[in-house]
Amino acid sequence: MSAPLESGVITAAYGRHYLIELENNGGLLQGFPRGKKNDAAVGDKVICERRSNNQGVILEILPRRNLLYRSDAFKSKYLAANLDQLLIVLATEPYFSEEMLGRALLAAQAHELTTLIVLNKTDLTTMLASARARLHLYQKLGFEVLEVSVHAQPQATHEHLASRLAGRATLLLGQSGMGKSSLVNLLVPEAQAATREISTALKTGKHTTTLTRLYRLPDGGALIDSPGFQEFGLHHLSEGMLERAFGEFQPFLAGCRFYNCRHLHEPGCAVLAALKRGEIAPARHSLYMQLLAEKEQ
Ligand SMILES: Nc1nc2c(ncn2[C@@H]2O[C@H](COP(=O)(O)OP(=O)(O)OP(=O)(O)O)[C@@H](O)[C@H]2O)c(=O)[nH]1
Ligand SMILES: [Mg+2]
Ligand SMILES: [Zn+2]
Repeated sequence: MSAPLESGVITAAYGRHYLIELENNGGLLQGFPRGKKNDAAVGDKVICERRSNNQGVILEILPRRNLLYRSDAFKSKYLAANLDQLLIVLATEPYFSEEMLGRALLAAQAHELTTLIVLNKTDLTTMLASARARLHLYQKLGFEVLEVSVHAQPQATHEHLASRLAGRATLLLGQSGMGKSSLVNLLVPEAQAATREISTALKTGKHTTTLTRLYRLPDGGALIDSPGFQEFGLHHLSEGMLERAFGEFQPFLAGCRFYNCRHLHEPGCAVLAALKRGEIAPARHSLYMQLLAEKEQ
């Protein structure tokens, strides 16, 4: 006789191993994909069959609302599924990459996810002014930037974020060392997410997050911690999707002379004209060109 089927949510993914939180407080199960395929992501709802006390086989992944991932020409890396919003975590130090920020924003835009940018470590004031200046562009583009300090102002940080996160599934995304896990520890009392304390003696980062992990928030909803990324390929976005994901290009698209204009060097291109007039930021158009070039490689 076969075991009864159970449903749950993937709360951690590491290679071919998954952690499944079963419905109705059914506890945790170590899950394995059936066969060779392992295409489940954190946040996925799954049907599994228990094979022992703490192990089960994933039989089915239920239809997703969305799946956020990054990709290059060779492989895709799933970030998380069934999200309501993206919280991009930046810090005054270490220096954050605007290119990575731009790419994460495009991924979110392509999936129509709400995005909130958090600038953490405002207690480190040396780089604060320059971080603010670099974020000005994104505020002008309509993205909300929240300034916080998990260390110096834990209560205010908690207040600012708790209401925005309650009842929603939020993925924390950002480069290593920005404070994603520190935020998780602040917002999810029982999380004990490994935070990186850099050992200056050895110059090695300890406790950097290595797997994506979903935590339940006290007021409902979920917070997903993910490893810091160094690359963010968007190979899977078509040229049309890319063009639409740059929100500030939209008012000009209808003005291009050619209906299939790629806004690279075409005559009569309204996007290039706007760039020349300073109405589109050079950094944004460069990112657009770079993404098209990456797709052609
Ligand atoms: N000064 C200061 N340091 C902070 C603040 N928040 C976090 N940190 C420190 O920043 C370092 C990195 O924090 P983590 O939370 O591990 O960063 P992370 O984004 O999870 O990094 P990865 O897991 O490697 O992706 C740790 O040493 C934290 O103690 C803050 O508000 N101010
Ligand atoms: Mg971390
Ligand atoms: Zn054009």
